[in-house]
Amino acid sequence: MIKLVVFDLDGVITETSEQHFIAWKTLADSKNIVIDREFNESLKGVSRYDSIVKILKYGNVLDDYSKEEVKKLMKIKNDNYVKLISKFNEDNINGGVEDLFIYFKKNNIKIAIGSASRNAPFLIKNMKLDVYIDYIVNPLNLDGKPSPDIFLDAANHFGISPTECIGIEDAISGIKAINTAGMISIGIGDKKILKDADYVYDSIGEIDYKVLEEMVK
Ligand code: G16
Ligand code: MG
Repeated sequence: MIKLVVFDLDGVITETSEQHFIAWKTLADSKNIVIDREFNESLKGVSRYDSIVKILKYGNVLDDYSKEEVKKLMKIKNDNYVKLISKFNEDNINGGVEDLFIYFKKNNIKIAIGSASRNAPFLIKNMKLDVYIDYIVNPLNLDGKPSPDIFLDAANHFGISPTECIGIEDAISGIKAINTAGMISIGIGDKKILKDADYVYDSIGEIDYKVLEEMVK
């Protein structure tokens, strides 16, 4: 029986990947590193620090930057990203998300956010979704996806066994994290890309309630 559902944020609840891309691209351009949308796919679900390391490696300049300088670049990117998402509100919630939240609440199932983003609490509040959320994982001191830590932290918080949890993700790294955690994985996106997920739907609004019904029994 399912007792907890852990939702990823970007690509599941809302679409911030364009804003992440613009902020990373602006930073990369300033260092003469050319990144495109295809490269951006490899940044989805990846932490801020791991993302900047990937970008600098991609430009073959990682060794040119001290730890302090890397930190400064992370701050520049984040300041720009925060500006880009500052107007996010209820209109930015993906279709079907609130219905799912209401369905899980009705069935006494806890709802947690398992995002790599340190900006998750801000977005959840601005989209007025905090009324549904029982717990937001703080990813700061946890290993990033594909490590299972973010998902396991949510299960541990409630003392619920991972086998009684569902994780919902749009990134390959996130599906890996959910599967390693021992939870049921639901992928949102391309079936070919998310082939390791237990279930995959094109969008969150297309999740099959009949399948959920079997799990919550
Ligand atoms: C999100 C995005 C990633 C981003 C990460 C960290 O992950 O998909 O591109 O790098 O959060 O975000 P921040 O810099 O805001 O802490 P998720 O797990 O919500 O898909
Ligand atoms: Mg995501």
